[in-house]
Amino acid sequence: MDFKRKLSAAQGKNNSLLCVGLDPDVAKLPTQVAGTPQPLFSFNKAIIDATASLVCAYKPNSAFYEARGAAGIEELKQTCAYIQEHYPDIPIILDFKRGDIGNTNNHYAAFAFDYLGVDAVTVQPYQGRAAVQSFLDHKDKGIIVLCRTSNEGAGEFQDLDTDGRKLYLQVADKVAKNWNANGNCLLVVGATAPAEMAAIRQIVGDDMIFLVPGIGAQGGDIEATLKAGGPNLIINSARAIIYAGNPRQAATEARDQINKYRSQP
Ligand code: NUP
Repeated sequence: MDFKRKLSAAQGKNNSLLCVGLDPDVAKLPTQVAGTPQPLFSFNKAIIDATASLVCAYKPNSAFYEARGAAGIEELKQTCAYIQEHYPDIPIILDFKRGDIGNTNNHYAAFAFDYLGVDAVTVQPYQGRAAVQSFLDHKDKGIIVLCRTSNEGAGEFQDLDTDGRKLYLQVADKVAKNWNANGNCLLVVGATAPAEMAAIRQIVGDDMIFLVPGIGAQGGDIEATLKAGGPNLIINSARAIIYAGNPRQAATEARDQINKYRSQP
């Protein structure tokens, strides 16, 4: 099943737009977990078991695994395999923001889709469509293009005027009109920039799905996000859920708060 259908089914089954970010930092894990042979996987497994009925996707960020070298990559693989075996209906988004010349991208794509078997990846658009094409050709996979990011300083380049339009709007327009021939493109739009999100929504229309990081630890507002972005969203939260005293409760609250504003016109 392709990413968008799998996502839509998970959103329906769990009545949820919430995506939990699996970004475990070994320095922040409880000591009894941090000292085990596979700390990231053990931690993730508990988070996944606690939240699987509450989410529409999981999003491991590759950085947290790469930081630990070969052992970390192995734990990323184990994490993906665990979701695929125990919760096969829940799509996995690998956040790795790759993008390079095509020959190199083929190898990034092989890591994500062949080795890990994830359903979607994040990519950066800076090198242009031809460079991202080897990702776009994976028709069944979600290709999620950075558009307006959530970080402080996101506007340094993204807000530059280019041909009378800010760069992030050029990206949104190009992805929607030129890159999306396979219907497999999504955009990353941060929750910390609701005005920009509304502007992007106007340009790309209601069908384009946004992956929205920035709620929780980065302070993005759920109500403003739903008002600006409409319901076609995947709303990610990592630290605010995975390090909560009770991750299941934190995920339930986030999901329910999203649903409260999702049902308001
Ligand atoms: O614009 C972006 N902002 C952002 O935080 C694009 C992203 N991919 N992310 C990622 O989302 C970030 O790298 C991290 O994996 C996650 C946010 O985590 P948290 O702030 O909820 O802990």
